[in-house]
Amino acid sequence: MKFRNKTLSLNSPQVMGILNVTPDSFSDGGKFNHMDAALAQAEQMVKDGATILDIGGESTRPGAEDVPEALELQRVIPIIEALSTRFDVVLSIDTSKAVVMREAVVAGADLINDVCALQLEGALQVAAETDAAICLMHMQGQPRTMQLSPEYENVIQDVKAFLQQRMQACIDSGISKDRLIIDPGFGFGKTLQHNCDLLAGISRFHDLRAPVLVGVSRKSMFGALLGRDVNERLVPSVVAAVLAAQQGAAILRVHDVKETVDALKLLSITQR
Ligand code: 7PM
Repeated sequence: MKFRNKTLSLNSPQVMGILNVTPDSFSDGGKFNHMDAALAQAEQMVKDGATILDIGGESTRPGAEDVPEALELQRVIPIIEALSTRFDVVLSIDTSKAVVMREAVVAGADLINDVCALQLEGALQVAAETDAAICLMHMQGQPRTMQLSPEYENVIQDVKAFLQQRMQACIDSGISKDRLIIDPGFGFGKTLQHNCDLLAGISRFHDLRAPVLVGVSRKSMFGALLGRDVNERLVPSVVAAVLAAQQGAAILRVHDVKETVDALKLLSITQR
């Protein structure tokens, strides 16, 4: 798949490392708030085998407050500029704001990762004006309230229908279909049962004919299912990444790059 001037084969699953530059990131506790720390973390993730780095300056955690645009820009733009001169990996901007998308691509971002699937004001148009790849994620409701009472008729069918509709909106705006990646959005307006149904049903998303991205790393579904605190979710996160890859997921979005890359290497020996 092409990511602007970079190409990444999705014939084997790729690892996207999460580089969170927000001070209130739920599992990093703000340790990587500063530029040097972010660059050091990025360097380690690239060494460990990440081929995509996801840079987010907006916390999308359930109940989180909105980050003002100026603050989000101030957090992510210098980091993207620094990363694009230093590393040859695909750089992803995790944002829902049109202005941040545009500035991030100017700074060197190759992929727009939007948990709102380009539904916010101006996002679809700005994305269409860039040549970046786009990840469309499903969310039911708004970050502040999405976990209050998630409801679906059939979670797989409903999420697929939404993603298909957003893919069509992109195509209608002049975005080529080969720029699109889809993501069922684990934890975004889903109960434990919904998340489990989606994890068991990843292979059913392939009829949308787009690479599937899966983000389950350290998520609360493991807390609910296994009673594990966020610091105890490494093993379930890696196992779930393998289960997703086994069903054809193209990109795994993770905190723990080295462990996930090891696990996927093991999976690869059993393929074919
Ligand atoms: C608190 C709770 C903080 C959850 C952060 C999160 C996804 C994403 C996020 C995903 C895509 C996290 C999430 N999750 N983008 N951004 N897919 N495409 O666990 O699943 O990092 S934020």
